[in-house]
Amino acid sequence: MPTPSMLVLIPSYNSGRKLLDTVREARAVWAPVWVVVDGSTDGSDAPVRAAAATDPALRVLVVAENGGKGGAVLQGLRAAQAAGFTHALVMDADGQHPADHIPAFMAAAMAAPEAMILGVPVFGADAPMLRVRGRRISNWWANLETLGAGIGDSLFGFRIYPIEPLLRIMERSRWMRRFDFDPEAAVRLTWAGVRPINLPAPVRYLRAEEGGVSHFRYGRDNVLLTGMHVRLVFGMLARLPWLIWRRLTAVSPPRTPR
Ligand SMILES: Nc1nc2c(ncn2[C@@H]2O[C@H](COP(=O)(O)OP(=O)(O)OP(=O)(O)O)[C@@H](O)[C@H]2O)c(=O)[nH]1
Ligand SMILES: [Mg+2]
Repeated sequence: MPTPSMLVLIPSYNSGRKLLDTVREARAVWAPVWVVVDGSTDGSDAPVRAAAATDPALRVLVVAENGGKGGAVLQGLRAAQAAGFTHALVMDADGQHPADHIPAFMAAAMAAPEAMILGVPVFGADAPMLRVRGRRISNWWANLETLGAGIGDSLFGFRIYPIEPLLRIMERSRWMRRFDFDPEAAVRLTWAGVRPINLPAPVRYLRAEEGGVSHFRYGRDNVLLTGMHVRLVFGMLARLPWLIWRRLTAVSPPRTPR
């Protein structure tokens, strides 16, 4: 593996005023920081673009039409790989993720560049119970689909991915473009032999008055996530002998048959 070279990647769709704060907090602890503005129409990208004009470590990529979180991450990863980066720390644009944990996550990836670093959310009193409980279902499925390979949280988007294996997976799939990105990326990378390392990270749920924005729609996105888990269960069944063999022997060959 080449010497790790890491950036922070922030996909953003109508993130409101928290976007600039998030970018500033990330830039205070890391360079470079790239923002992928995904067809935003709320003007939240304007101050970030202005900041990028005077900060060479801040780059704004603009996608004209909204394509979803995973789609925006994909655009960012392609550009990052072309620029020579090996790892991307992906984080939300809406102030929910702890920018002050970026250095510790980067250090973990530096120490284990073959792995992915998965944030495990530490919820405060502000977390909606429906969200806290609901994710247990997705986590249960993700652990079934990987035969308990150790994905601590399937949904949390504060993570470091090794770019090359993730791009290889995403380029051959038409899925993983919206909110199905995070769980499917973790499961498919595990299938590909990328070891998950779980690190706790606090998550905040901001009220609208504090600038909190959410694009998650319970009906629409739970249908998307259910379809994704059906897809992944079939994928798991197709790989079952291989996954069992790997589990029993604890050997991690570099690539799985697909
Ligand atoms: N690029 C892009 N990013 C998106 C899109 N929808 C959401 N995002 C980003 O993905 C991240 C997470 O989206 P949220 O809507 O906050 O979803 P969430 O954090 O899973 O759900 P909440 O806990 O309800 O906030 C944020 O950085 C959003 O800006 C989209 O269509 N395109
Ligand atoms: Mg959010």
